[in-house]
Amino acid sequence: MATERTLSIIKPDATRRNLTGKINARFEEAGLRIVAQKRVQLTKAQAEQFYSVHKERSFFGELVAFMISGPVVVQVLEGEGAVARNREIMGATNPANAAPGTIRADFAESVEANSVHGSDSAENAAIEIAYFFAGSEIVG
Ligand code: DAT
Ligand code: MG
Repeated sequence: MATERTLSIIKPDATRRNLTGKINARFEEAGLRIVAQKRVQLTKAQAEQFYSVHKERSFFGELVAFMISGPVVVQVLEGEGAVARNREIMGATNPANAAPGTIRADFAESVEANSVHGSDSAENAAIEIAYFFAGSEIVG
């Protein structure tokens, strides 16, 4: 499997509870390298655009409100099969369904406040990384 990059976001429920370091340790222990990282307060427009694929869903308004409810940490993770590897260690969207030992099983508060975002395909990873980072900000 090739070396890949994926976009990760540590969401407001996790930054609020000071879990950034514990979550980053999960990535590093899984062999993913944090090759870019910044803490930002998303605007409503940014959150709406980032999650625009979900704009017709009933939960869209709540999702956007949650994502701007506090700072997030946006980051690029790099490693072998990074997109799928990150989805594995994140766990299922709903923490009630997330496998034991995954980030969401251990830290998420609810299906909405589920602590982390991870790109779901290599194609979307490239789009999401470019949304937040200039090439010069990613140092592998
Ligand atoms: P994921 O974040 O696992 O890729 P997704 O892309 O289907 O999941 O949805 C994006 C986010 O939207 C998800 O992390 C939390 C929120 N969400 C998804 N389904 C939801 C639901 N049924 N109720 C409330 N929020 C939901
Ligand atoms: Mg998704």
